Amino acid sequence: MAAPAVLLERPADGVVLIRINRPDARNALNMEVRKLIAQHLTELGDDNATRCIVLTGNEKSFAAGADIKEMAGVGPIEMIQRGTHKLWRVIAACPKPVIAAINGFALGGGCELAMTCDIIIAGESARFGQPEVRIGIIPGGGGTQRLTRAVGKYKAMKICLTGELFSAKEAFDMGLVSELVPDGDVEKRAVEMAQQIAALAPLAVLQIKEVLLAGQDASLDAALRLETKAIQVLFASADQKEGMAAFIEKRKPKFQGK
Ligand code: CO8
Repeated sequence: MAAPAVLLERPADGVVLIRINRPDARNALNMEVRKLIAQHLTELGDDNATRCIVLTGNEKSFAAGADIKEMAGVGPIEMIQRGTHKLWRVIAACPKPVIAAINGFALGGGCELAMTCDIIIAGESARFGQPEVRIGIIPGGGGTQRLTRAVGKYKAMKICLTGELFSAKEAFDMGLVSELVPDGDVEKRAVEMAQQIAALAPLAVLQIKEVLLAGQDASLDAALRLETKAIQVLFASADQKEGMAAFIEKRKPKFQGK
């Protein structure tokens, strides 16, 4: 039997690793992969034991974009019926922090998938790009919008209009990559960071992700109010009492997500 196109691993307590597994197609995102990622993120989002998620590919490719062979012959009605836009929304809506661990290619829908994640760790030889314009389409998984918010109009325009690939170092310098590491360390570093986040106060972690993302699309005043409400609510949590007591008593806190 063929291996599933997406694998789930549990490398550490509270950490789940989702691995895209289509090595022969440079991890191109066919419908099966997109549905499985959406399904896993929905389930893990509801799973109390999962505190942080790592999304990765293999050493050659995170994901080389949407599967061109699967979409080359379709028309607009079939595109609507496939509902891939809904899957992107499900992926982006995961309430738990998701770390993209990138080796090799993160192109087109692969770069867009990385941009739905919250932290991006890339190997030094990783290659990024939005090459859709070279095959007669545009970035359709959020690329024109998330990329612009991440790196600004002038970098985003250049990337989308030329379709040229760019290096992990360039991605890091323009703020698209959170941490640049040697190729062989990408997954290890991502899991280590996920473990670090998994050990922190779970309700605070969820609030940080929610407020930070919701605030990006709001006015500064509305976003600051969101932040204020979130911090006020956390004073009702056992973890706030425990975290502060542990600091004062000079011990490690024991967080319960309550
Ligand atoms: N789709 C399908 N198959 C692919 C893809 C892809 N995106 N990328 C690679 N493959 C396949 C190749 O066809 C090849 O298959 P085969 O062995 O059967 O010929 C195999 O993977 C290996 O590829 P290469 O031989 O080309 O490997 P290289 O290492 O020489 O090159 C590259 C790797 C640079 C990644 C190259 O394959 C490439 O340029 N791929 C296409 C990249 C691209 O254009 N991506 C954008 C796709 S469009 C997109 O993502 C739009 C998203 C919109 C989503 C929202 C819809 C609503």
